[in-house]
Amino acid sequence: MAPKPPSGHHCESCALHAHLVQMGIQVDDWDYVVGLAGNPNVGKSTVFNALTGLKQHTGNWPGKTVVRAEGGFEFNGKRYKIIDLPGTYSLLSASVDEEIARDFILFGKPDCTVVVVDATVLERNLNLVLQVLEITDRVVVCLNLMDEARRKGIDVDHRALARDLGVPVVPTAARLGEGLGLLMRTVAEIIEGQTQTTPHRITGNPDLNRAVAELVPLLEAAYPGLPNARWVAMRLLDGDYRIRQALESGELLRLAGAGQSPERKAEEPALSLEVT
Ligand SMILES: Nc1nc2c(ncn2[C@@H]2O[C@H](COP(=O)(O)OP(=O)(O)OP(=O)(O)O)[C@@H](O)[C@H]2O)c(=O)[nH]1
Ligand SMILES: [Mg+2]
Repeated sequence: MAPKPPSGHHCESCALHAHLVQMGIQVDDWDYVVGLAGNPNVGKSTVFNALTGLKQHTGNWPGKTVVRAEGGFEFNGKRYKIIDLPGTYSLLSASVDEEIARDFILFGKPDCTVVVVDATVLERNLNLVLQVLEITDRVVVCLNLMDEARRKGIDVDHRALARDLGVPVVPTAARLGEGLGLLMRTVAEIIEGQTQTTPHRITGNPDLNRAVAELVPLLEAAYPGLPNARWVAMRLLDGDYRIRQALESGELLRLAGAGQSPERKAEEPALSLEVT
């Protein structure tokens, strides 16, 4: 019997695939997607470059003038696609960059989000980490610039930090290539379920908790498929106008790819958001 011709170009040993990847051309064949978040200037792109080498592709975020860099690499036999998100101090949609990072983490459904933080100014960076932890539990903190911290005599207790945050913290010096192997092992363990996380979440006061508990089922009923209704509820209670607008216009659901049933489409709007 004659051998079957190869179907597609997905095999790693295939010369065409290797060539495309080398040229930085996007080859959409990945096992896992990882988002790289962090404050500006903390070394996200350095981590990204170290992991992806030449296997990069840049373009714009759809409909935005913000540059989007994505790249691929292999680790332990799995293919990873990694997205270098814009540097942001928060995810509260105060700017296009923040919106992009937020939407990607919330709706891009990365298998893991790596939050790169600057070990020399940790407190300033924790705001974003805590916000990411509110959205997803698949998080690894990359405690970068450890060489700078050492030089400045700053000693960060990364184990205590990991305990307090409830997610793994991996010290790195990305410019020197230090710690990146452990970073990827940790990401793989989160994705494959060998490491469980218990992300630190705002517990709030009883009033807030009651309001969130009341609002979540209403949101879930009114917007089936809405991911992370708890986070959306908290943003609404915080008076986040953009989130409210995005919810009411259907933008959030569109981003989530949830799609509405035809009956739901006919009704308008499903839930009044006059939260008092
Ligand atoms: N000493 C030291 N420098 C680093 C390390 N990682 C990154 N840098 C340097 O820090 C600067 C900023 O790094 P980038 O990778 O561009 O940071 P970024 O987070 O992508 O920055 P934005 O995209 O502007 O938000 C560069 O000069 C890097 O060489 C590190 O671990 N140690
Ligand atoms: Mg960068």
